[in-house]
Amino acid sequence: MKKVCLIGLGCIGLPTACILSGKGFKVVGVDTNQKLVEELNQVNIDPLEPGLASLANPAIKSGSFIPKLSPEEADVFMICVPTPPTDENKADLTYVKDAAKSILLYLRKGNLVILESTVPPGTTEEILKPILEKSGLRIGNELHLAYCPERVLPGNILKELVENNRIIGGINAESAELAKEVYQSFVEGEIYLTDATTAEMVKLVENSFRDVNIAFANELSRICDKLNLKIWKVIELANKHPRVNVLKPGPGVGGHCVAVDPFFIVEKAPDEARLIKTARRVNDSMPDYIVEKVERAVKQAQIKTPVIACLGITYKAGTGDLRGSPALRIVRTLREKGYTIRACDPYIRDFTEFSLFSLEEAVEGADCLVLLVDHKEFKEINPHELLRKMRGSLIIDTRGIWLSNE
Ligand code: SAJ
Repeated sequence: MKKVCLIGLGCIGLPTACILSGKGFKVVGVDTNQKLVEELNQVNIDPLEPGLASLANPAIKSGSFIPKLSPEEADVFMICVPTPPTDENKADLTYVKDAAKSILLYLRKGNLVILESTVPPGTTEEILKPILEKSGLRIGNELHLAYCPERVLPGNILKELVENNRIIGGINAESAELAKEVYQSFVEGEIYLTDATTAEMVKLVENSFRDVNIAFANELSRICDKLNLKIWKVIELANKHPRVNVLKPGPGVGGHCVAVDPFFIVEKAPDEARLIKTARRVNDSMPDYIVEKVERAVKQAQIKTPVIACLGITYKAGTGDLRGSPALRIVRTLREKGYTIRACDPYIRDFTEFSLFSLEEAVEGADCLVLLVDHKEFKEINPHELLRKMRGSLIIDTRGIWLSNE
């Protein structure tokens, strides 16, 4: 039985720790967040991710997964810490560096270190390797090192961790092969081996591809608004072509991956990454564009003190995650502008910034309804029923859940 010391019990580290512990690894999970470690040890967690609590709690109870505040000796060290953007949209590698320093004392000959955090190309080679060299072990020979990016979709993490293909970039071929042995224990998809810097770039390319394609859809939606065309019909018909697949426009791109990772390419090649930069700008302009659209609509309808119902505040459907949420940004801006906003979201529990309403309360007597998140609970509603409860008749469906069939 191999022992894994996993650093960072966040949205990737925690499920990975649980899955590894279910595959016969002894897992020590380390996090600097004392409250989280205490809650985990009290078998008292209720993470946002569906299914995670029922996997984590028994693993901790059985002792196969031990949450702790500091690392210990192991065969494999996995680093799954955040790399948030700085104010200049560069990758803040502080947590990666700190994690690497924190394991130095515990590294032994023959160990394997795997980095999973999303990082700019070259980080494993140029930043992680020099830190790990301070252990006195020769990297690639006495200490193996690999980069293996996570690729899972929040809301579907447990399934995708197992089913998705994985890319493993080794600092040398032997490191990649050893990392493959670890992932093979639970990954049912294909595992592709490459070098560390290529694997780092691949991860960023995946999310940039999505961002650029969403930006194309968002730009089209603005063009169609201007030309008085129905965007959803245009996309539906264009997608009938066998080689066209336009993504969905919306109120912008949120979360902590697609809206952030493209900047890590820009950081490394600012002059070349022109399309990637533009896509970020297009997507980032969407919340303000929706605010303008709402303001224009209530003005045209000549409503003096409009009551605006906002459906959804999370960054995307099916999650209670608010990080980088364009919907929340829109609600905040409308509130700051002095509008009476009744926001509701079935996925949000503890929210203190402003009062949230039930769907019925939000809609009752509203002049304008702005659909911001395509939660399934909203999709199931017949918009005509909502209209009956409203005072006015304005509906702005930013996700096309009701208007897409028009
Ligand atoms: N969105 C649209 N239109 C679309 C698709 C998405 O407006 O057609 C918006 C969503 O509403 C959301 C944002 O984009 O605000 C991002 O959502 P998402 O579902 O595209 O992606 P994330 O951020 O939840 O997860 C992504 C995934 N990357 C890709 O699909 C290429 C996931 O596989 C990655 O593992 C994850 O980033 C990550 O951790 O990097």
